[in-house]
Amino acid sequence: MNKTIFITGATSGIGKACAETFAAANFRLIISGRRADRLKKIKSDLEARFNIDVLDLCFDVQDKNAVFDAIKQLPESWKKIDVLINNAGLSLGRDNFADCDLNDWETMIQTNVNGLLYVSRAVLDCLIPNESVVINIGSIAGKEVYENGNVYCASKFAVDAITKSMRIDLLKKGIRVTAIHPGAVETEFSIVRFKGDTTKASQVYNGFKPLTPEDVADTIFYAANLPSHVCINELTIMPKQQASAIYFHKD
Ligand code: NDP
Ligand code: 8X3
Repeated sequence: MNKTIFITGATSGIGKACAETFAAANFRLIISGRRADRLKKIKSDLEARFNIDVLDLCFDVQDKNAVFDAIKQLPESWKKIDVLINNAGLSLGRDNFADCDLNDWETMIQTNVNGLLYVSRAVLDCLIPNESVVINIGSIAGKEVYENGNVYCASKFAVDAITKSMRIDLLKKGIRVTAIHPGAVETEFSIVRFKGDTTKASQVYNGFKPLTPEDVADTIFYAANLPSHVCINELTIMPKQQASAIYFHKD
């Protein structure tokens, strides 16, 4: 049987690009996100283009019961998962600590930290000892704190720590745990961060060539398809014109 991958946040950006990249390599896909209409469309598109099976699971990763129910109700034939990509995540606002909206802080922590924990724990019994790979999408923001990054950075530092601790705790099962930390990738990320302000969002990418979601998906694909004795612990992937969270060489 073909390998199975579970991708959270597959309705857009990096997750959607991963769905396409792994579909092209004949993986069976479990795709999830909150936007059911997008999931259905991606499912039918990928099934038609690549002649593969796609299962769509609509849930909010912040909702613990919804996460566990969705995974418990997977059909038996989908309960062996070779690759889990914990990608669902977001940033809300880029404001000074004193001006931030507390609801934004809570949503980022509930999504980027709690959501990743719930999905990982719920999928754990479906992972295949000595075979499976878990890939957590961190960020350069989980490596370096920058001005007005406060809670988004904290949530991604947590992803870094969770990745390291999962790697230690899953060692006995032979399950590999990898973190991919991208710099700037042009997706819906900034539109979400700036709450629909597309002008502000596009300014983020002015004067340099950002990564595409496909660039990141290619790297994830590489990390997920190494021989089963090889684990990339972590990998930071940046646009050439970005040296750190804040240093850019702009045109
Ligand atoms: P997008 O906004 O394009 O995609 C985010 C995805 O996450 C969507 O599919 C969205 O689906 C899903 N998502 C968000 N909140 C929830 C939720 N509560 N429950 C379920 N799914 C959710 O952004 P990216 O592709 O850029 O982001 C993907 C990951 O990459 C995130 O973790 C982000 O932090 C990280 N990252 C992004 C970088 C960038 O520059 N773009 C750089 C470094 C890291 P839906 O809305 O349908 O629920
Ligand atoms: C997204 C990249 O630099 O905006 O994680 O934090 S950044």
